Amino acid sequence: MSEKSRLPSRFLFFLIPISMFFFIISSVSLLQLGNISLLPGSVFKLILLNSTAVYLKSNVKSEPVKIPFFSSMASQIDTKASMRSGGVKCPNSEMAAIGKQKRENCDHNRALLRVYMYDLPPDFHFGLLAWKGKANQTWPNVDDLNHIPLYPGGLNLQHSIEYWLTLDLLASSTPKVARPCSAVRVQNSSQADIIFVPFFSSLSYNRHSKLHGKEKVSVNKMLQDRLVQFLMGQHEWKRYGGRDHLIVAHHPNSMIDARKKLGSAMFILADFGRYLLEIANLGKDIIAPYKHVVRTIPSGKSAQFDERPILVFFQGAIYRKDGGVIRQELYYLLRDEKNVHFTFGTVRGNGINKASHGMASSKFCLNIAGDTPSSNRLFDAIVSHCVPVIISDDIELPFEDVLDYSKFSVFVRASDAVKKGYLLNLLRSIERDKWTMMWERLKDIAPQFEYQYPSQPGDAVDMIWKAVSRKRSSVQFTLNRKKRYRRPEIH
Ligand SMILES: *[C@@H]1O[C@H](CO)[C@@H](O)[C@H](O)[C@H]1NC(C)=O
Ligand SMILES: *[C@@H]1O[C@H](CO)[C@@H](O)[C@H](O)[C@H]1NC(C)=O
Ligand SMILES: *[C@H]1O[C@H](CO)[C@@H](O)[C@H](O)[C@H]1NC(C)=O
Repeated sequence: MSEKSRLPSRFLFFLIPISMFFFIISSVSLLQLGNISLLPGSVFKLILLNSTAVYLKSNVKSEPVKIPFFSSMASQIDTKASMRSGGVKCPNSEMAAIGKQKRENCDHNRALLRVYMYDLPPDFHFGLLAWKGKANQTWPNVDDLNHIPLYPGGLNLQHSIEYWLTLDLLASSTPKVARPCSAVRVQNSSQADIIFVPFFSSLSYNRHSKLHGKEKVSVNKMLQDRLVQFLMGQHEWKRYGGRDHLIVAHHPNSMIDARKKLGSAMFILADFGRYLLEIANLGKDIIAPYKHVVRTIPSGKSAQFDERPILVFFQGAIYRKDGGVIRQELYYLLRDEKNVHFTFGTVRGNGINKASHGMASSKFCLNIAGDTPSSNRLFDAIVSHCVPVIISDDIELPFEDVLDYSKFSVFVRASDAVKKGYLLNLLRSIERDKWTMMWERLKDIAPQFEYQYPSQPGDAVDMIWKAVSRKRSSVQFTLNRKKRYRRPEIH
């Protein structure tokens, strides 16, 4: 955990791409041995550095390399290296230095999405991570991985979407970081397709909802009030009534005070469970994946059908309020069945390790509606290549306009799932060939659910920007249609 990337040497700097390639290959195989277990806090760091190295690497080769392959290597390298070296310099950080030299600037005119980001004071974003810049410094320097403030680990991380998107926009302004060019930050809001509101609303909810001392309002509420006040005063907001604004509110309870006033904006959400239809809906909003909390299984190490002894896996809180009744019903139906792992237990502390191991040893992983339609469990299942069984009638899924979930998931209506024998009969009837096809597909799409810095082509950050771009077109379509019979104003 104390490992810092020193990005030290210019040593590898002049090696040709080919030799680097073999270098990685050999590091991977050297580091292959042993079981890894990560503490949640360290997971974050690992992802940061490792993916960097890998993406930069692929960049050097001027042709994008297939992601599944590389990202699986990334996770191997990163976990093993960090386990082994514990603070000693690791080869991968040097590669990051190499890649940097090769980067081309994103062309603002060709980017899918030009994004204007308000320079909100740090109180709204990195200040919540205890980051302090120099006088009048609004943003951290994102060139140097050592100076990027870390997001708190554990379960906070599952809603860290705000953080990854903001970092990615900042990175788009510096030529030193290689990343995909789907979105670029522009400094002039009239040239922007979308206006990004950099408020870390989930973190604000998670960390600052409680009252301290003599406070009358929580920091979380105060920030939301200030945000509303700020936005209402901006000509960018007034221009289209906020419709071209992008607000991240991934935690279902985030933005709870402000959401009504800002409902015209495009939200990035986990689901619509706690929103009124007129405030959030598929017509204008984006569903983003949770950041998974179990570790990613490298594609090459994923257990096959016969190597997964558990047929069905579920671990989670079993008694939930609201829509969670079905969990109990399923629990009583399944708890005594053979090859079924169905237990209580939140995914905290060592629970994460157990869940990682359990999912990676299971053929099917249940995603049952809890007190919200979505949960991080689906994404944990995906990166464990455990075929998700989705029992949540109201769930909305990320990127579903471009991703056919039926190719790698099983959907079961809640009313069917609670019929005696139904679920297990269904799952037992999915035999090895069919299951293996889904598993192959899972390995292909898992990288689309990875959040990391810098972003890589086709990862979650990149997918979100593309989804925003598509949604923006459809919002524009609706707006234009409304104008059909509007009479020209007479002057
Ligand atoms: C910071 O901003 C204030 C007000 O805009 C200005 O008076 C001050 O000189 C700035 N300080 C620095 C170090 O730029
Ligand atoms: C911003 O862009 C608009 C439209 O392209 C242009 O008219 C305006 O001068 C620009 N503003 C600045 C400060 O560059
Ligand atoms: C992997 O990332 C972790 C995160 O910081 C880092 O500690 C480790 O050195 C990295 N190894 C690789 C990948 O670069």
